[in-house]
Amino acid sequence: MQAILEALRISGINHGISTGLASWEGQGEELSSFSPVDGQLIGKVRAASREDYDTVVGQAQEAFKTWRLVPAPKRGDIVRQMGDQLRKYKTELGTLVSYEMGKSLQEGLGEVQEMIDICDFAVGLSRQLYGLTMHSERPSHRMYEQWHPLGIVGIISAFNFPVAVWSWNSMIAWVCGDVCVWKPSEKTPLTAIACQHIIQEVLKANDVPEGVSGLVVGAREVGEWLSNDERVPLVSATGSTRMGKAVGQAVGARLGRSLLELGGNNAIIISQHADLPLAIPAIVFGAVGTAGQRCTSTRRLIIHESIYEDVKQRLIKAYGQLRIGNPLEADVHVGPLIDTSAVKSYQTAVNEVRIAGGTFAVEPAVLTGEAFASGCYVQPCVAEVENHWPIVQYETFAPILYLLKYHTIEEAISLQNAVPQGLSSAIFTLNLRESELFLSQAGSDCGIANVNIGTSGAEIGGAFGGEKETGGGRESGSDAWRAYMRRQTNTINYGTTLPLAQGIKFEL
Ligand code: UN1
Repeated sequence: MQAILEALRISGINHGISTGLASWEGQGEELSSFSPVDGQLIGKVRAASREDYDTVVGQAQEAFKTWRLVPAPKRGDIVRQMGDQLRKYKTELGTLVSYEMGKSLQEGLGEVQEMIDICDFAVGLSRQLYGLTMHSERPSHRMYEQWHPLGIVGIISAFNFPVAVWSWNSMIAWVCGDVCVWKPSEKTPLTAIACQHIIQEVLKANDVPEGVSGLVVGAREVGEWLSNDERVPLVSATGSTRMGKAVGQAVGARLGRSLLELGGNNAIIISQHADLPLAIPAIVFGAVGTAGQRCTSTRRLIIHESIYEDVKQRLIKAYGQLRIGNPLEADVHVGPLIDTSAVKSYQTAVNEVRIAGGTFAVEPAVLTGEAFASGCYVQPCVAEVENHWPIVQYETFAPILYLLKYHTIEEAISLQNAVPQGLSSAIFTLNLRESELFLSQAGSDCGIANVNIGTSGAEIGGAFGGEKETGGGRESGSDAWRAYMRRQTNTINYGTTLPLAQGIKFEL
């Protein structure tokens, strides 16, 4: 409890109504944050009005004028200090993530670690925003490209990673010289406010203008304001495919840029050549971690027919060992879903599985009793289904794992690909031919494809995102930074004549 109180203090939530930064203490409706852990009201936040939004965007525009002139390695140094602050507050912030969102404490701490990692990555990146040089076809000419900041980056994040996704975007955007306006999920406003407080000390100590990090708490309309706002050249949105289509269309209509990281329907292929003792914990963590509310959660298991029964029995045994309950307790594997409407979606999906003719190897249930009084706890379940069923084609944000059978590896790969989403995928096999086929251009069509590890829990060093309805965006590591900058090609003539390209003659 001490850790929660400390976490709330950091969030500035002392008397129910938060006080502090003008950028998030809005004039709009009051939002209440209830913990799915125990159903308690944690705090209230006043959402931003349109006027507040315009103030924050105005501040961001002003801040950009100075921030873009700070040398990138100096911006990196400020991000380094933010990483140090996050190290200092890891326990408190991780605890608040766990309490406000419901993921296990281990995963709450892991999420903050992911923020620290991206800070470290961004610090290095701040000296590596490389452009190419080209050889000009014209004598005494030099060509090169350079990368400039874009301006305001709008960040729309989801409840399931209430703080890490913001940091993947903001830390990279900041070293690139951009300024950020963050719309966190209205289901997790307090963790967002806590982040603002944590980095505020660093911004102040370094005389960074406040508008470099704006926060606009609110519901859907804030996302619409960002998407339609020509002052915001890039909107990076993480969430459902439905939300992403709306953002992509609105931003596209004004020819802005969007970076979309949307739903997944991630599968693991379990070959007859799999190391099953390795595979089972990976499957179970992938399916029940964050109570099945990661975009990378394992939703489908495509199992070779010869080991199907064996895998099913092992899963039944493993699911029997799961401890479901208060995620703040150290040995609990599975916490609650985010709210009771998520529980309804779980129940709807379960019903649809039954209507389609599916059966459950591990039965679903909404858990009742004193420990589950918030009404948000469900039993992770395992269903035997067919891939083409509409419910299997759809991403339900809940711990429901679908079992499918295959005969040949080609068939397994085509089942894996036969969904509208394309985020993460994995194969468990010790057979080189199978794993290489899976990774080849004729293999997985996803943005992430793993061998002998599960679908979730990606490291920040790689580019994160996926294809098809996942939206095509790439965030965090590798060269994902390019999305946050504009490329400029420069040609410089240091000679005394004016030769034209393509050999064109033009004489006066
Ligand atoms: C998400 O669910 O939106 O790969 C992000 C993972 C985490 C990030 C998930 N590193 O599971």
